[in-house]
Amino acid sequence: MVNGNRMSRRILHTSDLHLLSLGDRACHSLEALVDLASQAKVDLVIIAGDLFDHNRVSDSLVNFVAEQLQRLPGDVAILPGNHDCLVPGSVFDKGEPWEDCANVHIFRIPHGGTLDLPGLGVSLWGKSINSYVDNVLPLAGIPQPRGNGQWHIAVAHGYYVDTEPPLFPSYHITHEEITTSGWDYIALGHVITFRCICNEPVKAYYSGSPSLSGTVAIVDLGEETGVQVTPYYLRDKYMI
Ligand SMILES: [Mn+2]
Repeated sequence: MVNGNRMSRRILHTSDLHLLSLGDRACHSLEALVDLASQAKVDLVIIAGDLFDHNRVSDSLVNFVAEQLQRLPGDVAILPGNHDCLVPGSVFDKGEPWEDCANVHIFRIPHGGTLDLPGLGVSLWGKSINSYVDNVLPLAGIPQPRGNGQWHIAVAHGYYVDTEPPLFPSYHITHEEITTSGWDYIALGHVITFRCICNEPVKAYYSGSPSLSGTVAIVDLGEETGVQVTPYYLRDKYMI
């Protein structure tokens, strides 16, 4: 992998807003999160699944979300989770609101795919959940990073399992998948509290839900400093 001259970048990693209806608490969290991204000079926002609570939300809610995301100073990458999974007719199939957002990128490849943001120097990989019933393994089959001199960030929505048999029935993410991936950072979603899952050799964190536990994760990438992950409590303004 070609390293050594990558630009420093700041990412806001979030998940599990579970937006349900216009004006609800999650909507306020989204607005606060977009404000924070501007104040903290964030280059990229990653939403690691369950932005919406379900796929039958109103058009007015989707329009509100699209308007908020367009206020962001940079790009945003959205992974469909198990609540807003990528089935035909899903919330991400609504056409216009999403087509109007030039800065919004949605992972649409069910078996895993790469989103390159060359202007940012970031390569993203994610596997959207595409069924209400299938047991998707969110990190299974992740390729090794390409030697393209970019930051490599994976996005996965599921349960980290460290017991045998696993405590949870589906969407398993294993220690081995994380540690052998070789990626710079793995942005996890599905669990609503901030949590470090792995620090070495690969950093993998749950950001927590801004609407349910109040947290997001600020991820700073730098050649000198490495990957630094800081929890931020949305209610505590101006911490950064
Ligand atoms: Mn979920």
